[in-house]
This record gives sequence, C-alpha cells and structure tokens, in this order.
Amino acid sequence: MTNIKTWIDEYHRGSRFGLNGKLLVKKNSKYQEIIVIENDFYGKALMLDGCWMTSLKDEKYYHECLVHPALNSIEEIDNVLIIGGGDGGTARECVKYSKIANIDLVEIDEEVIKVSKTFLQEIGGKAWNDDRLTIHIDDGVKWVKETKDNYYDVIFIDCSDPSEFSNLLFSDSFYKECKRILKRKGILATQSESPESFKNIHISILKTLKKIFRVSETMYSFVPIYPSGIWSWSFASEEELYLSQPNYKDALEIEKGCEIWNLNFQKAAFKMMPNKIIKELNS
Ligand code: SPD
Repeated sequence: MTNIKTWIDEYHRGSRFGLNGKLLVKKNSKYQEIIVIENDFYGKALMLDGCWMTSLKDEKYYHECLVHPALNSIEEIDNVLIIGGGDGGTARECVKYSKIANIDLVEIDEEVIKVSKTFLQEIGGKAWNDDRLTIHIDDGVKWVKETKDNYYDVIFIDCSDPSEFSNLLFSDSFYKECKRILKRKGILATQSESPESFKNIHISILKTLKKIFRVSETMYSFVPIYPSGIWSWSFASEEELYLSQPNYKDALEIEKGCEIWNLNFQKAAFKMMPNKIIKELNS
C-alpha cells in the first residue's frame, strides 16, 4: 500500500460520508470488500462493502451502547452470543463482566476477524485472549436455528446494515428464533440503525421487536462516522427492562472503564426517541 492519502467515502442517498487517510487494506473476502484506512482524527477505520463499520476514535459510542444496558440488567449470566462483531469491540466490552461464563462470537467472515486482529488490535483488546471467548466462523442465522431452547442470557446482534447478505438478521423469523434460544429473563440487544438515514428499516426493526417480544426499548446516541451520525440500539425481552430508570448493582465499576456510557447517559439515551419516530410507531 502507498503512503499517499486518499478519500474513502460511504455513499448514502446522494450524500457521502468520507475519511481521508492512508489506505492500509483494500481486499475482497469471500463475502465483501474490506477496507482499512488511517485518518488523522478518527484513527484507523474499517469499511465493509462501502459502509463504515467502526473507527478507533468513535467505536466506543457504538460498542458501549450496545453492550452495557443489557449486561447490567441481568445479575447472573452464563452464556452470551454475539452475532457479527468481528472487529471484537462488542466482545471487549463483554469481557469486563466477571459474571459472564462463556461468550460465543459467531462471525461469518473470517477475513474481518483477521484484518481486525492485525490492523485494529485495540478494538478487540483483551477479549481476543480471554478464555471465555470462543470464535465460530459461521452463519449467525444458522447458528441460532441450531441452538437449543433457553440457552443464552444475552444475544447481541452486531451486524452491518441490511443488504442481500445480512437481510435475514432483521427478519421476523430470525427474531423469533432468538426469542426461542434466550432464557426467560434473557435479553436481545441489537443495533437498530439510524432514525434519520435509515428511518424505514429503523421503524421496521422497532415494530418487529414489539410484535415478537413482550417488552422492547430503544436508545439513541451518536456514531460520528455513520451516515447522519445519529444511531440507535434496541433491547427486547419477555421480562420488564426499565432501561430508562437503571439502578444497577456494580455499574459504577463498569462506568469507570467506559469512555461514553454511564447511568445518566443511559437514562437520557432511552428518552431520546425523536417525535417523528414516536408518531410513525403510533400510526
Ligand atoms: N452503518 C453501519 C452499521 C454497522 C453496525 N455494525 C458495526 C459493527 C461494529 N462492531
């Protein structure tokens, strides 16, 4: 690769969201194009099939929001499933909890893990060497289908935007299967796209979760390198969640090791649903 800086853009409905920097990786895996660029402000950043996934500077906005509301809500956790998450950021946040016994990370594209371990080591950090983490190179939909009932305490869906290759991860049938393999008090936590740049799919995720689970709640925050910046994460369960009124044992310890998440941040983020989304959900 050359030392010359170049622009890499995510194109989204006539807008583009770009980073300028040194290109470190540009290759095609069996599933997708993988790019890593090094930008002066955001640090190293990963793009898959033309969409920004993560950057060293802003990834904590994403991973801390996906992980901590769910893991703080349950006292005893045996088994955690991460679907996608090949950069390791979700696993890194999970291994902060000693109460977790086992983490299965199911990533379809082995190349994403290899590139992340080589070029974005800091994102997975300690998780890559944690004995509780097992990496499975497999299809998440198939994995869930083949898992026995009532097995996982928490399932994290850390996937790309809907595409031909990831569509099923947003489907009714997939969420139903996730519900089947979760324990009664289990929680499904998924990135739920942007209420601005992916409004239709965002609404559709929220409606589907509401239809399938007894309880679902959504939080909003920012991921600066994603189209429009505003992003969301949704949590669903058969038990009450009370995510906007968290009162968690041990949360202070976790807060100390976080860059973004804390209890007040969570309280506010679960009250941030834009009015246009409330109106559409009620219509
Ligand atoms: N628009 C990008 C959505 C990607 C969400 N997943 C990011 C993976 C970070 N672990």
